[in-house]
Amino acid sequence: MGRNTGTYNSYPNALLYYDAANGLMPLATNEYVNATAGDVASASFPAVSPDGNDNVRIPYATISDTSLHPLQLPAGDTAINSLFFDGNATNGVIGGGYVQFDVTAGATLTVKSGVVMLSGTASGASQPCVKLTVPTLRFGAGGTGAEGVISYFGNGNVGRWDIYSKLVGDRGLTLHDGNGGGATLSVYGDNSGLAGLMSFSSAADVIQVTHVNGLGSGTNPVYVANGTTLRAAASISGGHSQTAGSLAGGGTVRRGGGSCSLNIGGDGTGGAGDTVTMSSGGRLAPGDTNQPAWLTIRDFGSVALNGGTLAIDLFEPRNTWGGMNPVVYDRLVITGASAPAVTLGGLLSVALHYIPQVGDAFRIVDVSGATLTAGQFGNDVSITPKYGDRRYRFTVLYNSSEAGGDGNDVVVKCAAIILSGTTLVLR
Ligand SMILES: [Ca+2]
Ligand SMILES: [Ca+2]
Repeated sequence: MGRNTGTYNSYPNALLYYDAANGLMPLATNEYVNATAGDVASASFPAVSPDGNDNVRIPYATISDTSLHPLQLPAGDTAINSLFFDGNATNGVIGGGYVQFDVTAGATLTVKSGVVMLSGTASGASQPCVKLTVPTLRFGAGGTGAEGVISYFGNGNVGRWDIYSKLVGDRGLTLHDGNGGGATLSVYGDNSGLAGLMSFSSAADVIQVTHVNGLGSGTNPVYVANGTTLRAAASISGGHSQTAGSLAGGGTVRRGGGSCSLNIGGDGTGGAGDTVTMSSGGRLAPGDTNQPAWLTIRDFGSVALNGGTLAIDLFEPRNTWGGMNPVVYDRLVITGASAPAVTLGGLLSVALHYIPQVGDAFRIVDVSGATLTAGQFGNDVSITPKYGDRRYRFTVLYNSSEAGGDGNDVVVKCAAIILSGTTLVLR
């Protein structure tokens, strides 16, 4: 079949197959159905087998110039295994040079493996640009679910990866941007038919989600990986805010502009413009469960934790050399150009992963500016998390200056070891 003979590391931005003798290997170009100049001339999506097992490759070398290239899908449902845009975008420019799947009313493109990848390289002013406009992009087929995996690899290029399709599936979406920086990856569709974890990661580019239902049905967990900026870029529409069931990770969720809003928990209704609102059932968890990170909410005028749970992990702050470990606890960072108005409520849940010492203090909510926070967690001013068989009393300090705070931050501080157990009295 003329398969590549290098290792996966030789072709890091390729689609792979498993070979028993060699392990993971990249697919060779003749193992794809390749879009041709004839497809481009007739504005047709490449002809694929009705079994839906074809991997379709759209090579820039064939289609890239400064024009818009619509590839018309057949009416109805087209099924393939994977979709891969690759090659050198010799003339791509923003505003032109797009590859576009033209809109056929009711058309669905089913990607059985869930894998859609753009791996464009370019030099100078050339930019890899893809506009995915098929009305519905479904991950998995025939009752077999598949996680959607949309990835973008470049070479530090400015470029555009615009996904206008309505995304549908029951195993969530991983949207990974491994480009070196300067590009924008935008998800524009109504993704209310997409269930499961919404996971975003980006090396340097900005990812934005612009539809009020862009984060899914309103109950999807959302994970924003370390170093990633996710722009929540939808204003309240029809009484609904963009809504995540929960928010975790070590990245940044940034207001997309104007009155864009984000709800965490609740039923999707309500919220307020320029505000992050956490409601009943919502969960904010920096990092992941049992893993520390700093999660940032940026540029929102208000953050209202009205309900739900802020989940914080604390680890041993001292290292074995006698110094202090750097990031060994979860922190919610609330920052922006202007002083954010922060209202605290809901519950604070602290998980201990070490034996605390009295006096250990952690700045768990860091608020920029000088505006004091309002309200308190429902736990009031004291919590008693457990480690092993023992509980420890932590005081919750509001508008604190301890642990490096500057007067408007939330600090938890170990006040006491709670002694308990059975006392045997000998007479
Ligand atoms: Ca955590
Ligand atoms: Ca502060």
